[in-house]
Amino acid sequence: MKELEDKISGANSLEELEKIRIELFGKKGVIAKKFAQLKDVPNKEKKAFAEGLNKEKAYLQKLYDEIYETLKKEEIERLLKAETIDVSLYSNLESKGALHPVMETMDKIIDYFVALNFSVEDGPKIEDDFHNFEALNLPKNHPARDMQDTFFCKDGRVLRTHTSPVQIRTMLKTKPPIRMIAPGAVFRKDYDLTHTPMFHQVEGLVVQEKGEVSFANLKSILSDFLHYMFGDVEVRFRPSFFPFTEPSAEVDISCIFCKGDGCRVCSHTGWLEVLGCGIVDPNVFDAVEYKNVSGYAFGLGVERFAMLLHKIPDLRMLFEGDTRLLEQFR
Ligand code: 2U9
Repeated sequence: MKELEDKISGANSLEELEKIRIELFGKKGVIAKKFAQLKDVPNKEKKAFAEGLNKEKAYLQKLYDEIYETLKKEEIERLLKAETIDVSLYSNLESKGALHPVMETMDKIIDYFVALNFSVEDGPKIEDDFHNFEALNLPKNHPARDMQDTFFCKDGRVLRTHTSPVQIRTMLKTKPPIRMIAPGAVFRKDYDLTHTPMFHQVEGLVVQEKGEVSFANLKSILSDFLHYMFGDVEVRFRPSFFPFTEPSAEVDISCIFCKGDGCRVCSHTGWLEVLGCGIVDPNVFDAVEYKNVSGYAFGLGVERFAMLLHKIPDLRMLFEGDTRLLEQFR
């Protein structure tokens, strides 16, 4: 008995204790063997023998349970200690975040115009018909409204299709002169290699006394801006049409990939279209009741700039959140 007690008490680990458990309490264990002797005990002694054995077994079982609990506690403490994380410890596995390439590009664009004393204005992304269309010389049933692929809300409002309503709101709340940019998200029902239903624009507007701004001013500031963004490129202005500007132009830079020789990116034209601009249509000033002013405006898609600057082939990559793309911008 003493020997068995010492065996259990002397166990140093749960593993050792388990071996002892099988040795003592198992089917072929010491206790089972003792019970097997019962058949050879004379009948009148059987009862006392069995009682003694049962007592001994119960005592050993209790001792076993106690030792088991103690060893289990020790084991848990050991594991906890081994798995403890020192959060103050330096790790060279840390991964740094970074600005998304679209936001980085947007910041670069904003920096340029802020340095030229443009204010940065903001407005709602859900707009009413007046601010998104009507005031911008896009009357109801005008075919140019179809170009916008508008998302409509049930109440007749729209997700803004451009940031131009911000210029309308700014003019409605401030007197001229105006010198502003409106950066932000816009929404159009379109999805392919070069279109996503949400993208970002930066639009600009300058309004001064009539005769104080000219197309030459517009050409000068946009040429300088494009050199700031793309370095040593050629810039050309092509006549175009927008409902809110007249005259209007689209602005191209010589292809930054083939230097104008012609490649897949520029569709073998040697040129990349990057901006739209023009002299603000008088109907727009009528809508905000601005009198005796003239102005110029421009607009650009930020994703297109980011794609050109970083040679990203598919616009949709910018919105998939794939870390293999994002890791390259740390
Ligand atoms: C007011 C008056 C005039 C903003 C302008 C463009 C030309 C233009 C496109 C560039 C690429 C949109 O993101 S894009 O698809 N924009 O070409 N935007 S003039 O003209 C305005 C805006 C507001 C009050």
